[in-house]
Amino acid sequence: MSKLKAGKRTFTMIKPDAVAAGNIGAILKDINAAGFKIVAMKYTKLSAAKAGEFYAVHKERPFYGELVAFMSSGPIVAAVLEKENAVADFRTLIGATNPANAAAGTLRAKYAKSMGENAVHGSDSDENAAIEAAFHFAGTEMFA
Ligand code: FUP
Repeated sequence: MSKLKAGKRTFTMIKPDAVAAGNIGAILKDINAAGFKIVAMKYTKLSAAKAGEFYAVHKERPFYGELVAFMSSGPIVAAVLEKENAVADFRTLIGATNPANAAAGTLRAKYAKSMGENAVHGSDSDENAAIEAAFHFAGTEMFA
């Protein structure tokens, strides 16, 4: 049986800009305060090859090269989060891709620098949450 329960889990990364700015603790505190439980977490760094694989869906986009360079530029925190309606609720918590458009109080409004360096990733569907969680974690590294 899959360790990923549909509808209850999402995948996040605290991106290199937010890690470098010293915001890991503040972001995790906000995530917990919004009702998400951490079921897997690691402090790690993506190689350019791994970042390219993670964002392969954007391969043809003009920002792909910059995105891959940025996401492999420094350490990140990868985590799997659990909550009812996890994917949609976490997208609401992080706010719009471009922090200039992110609602007040959202993680990107509070911590992101720019569209490219936008502090936090959040999966956009249950299917991608499962794929992205499996990209970073073995089933034995997730604890309900
Ligand atoms: P989001 O789902 O909000 O993370 O946004 P996307 O999946 O559309 O984009 C993934 C990442 O690509 C963003 F976090 C930042 C980067 N990006 C750009 O740098 N420029 C763009 O125009 C769109 C996205």
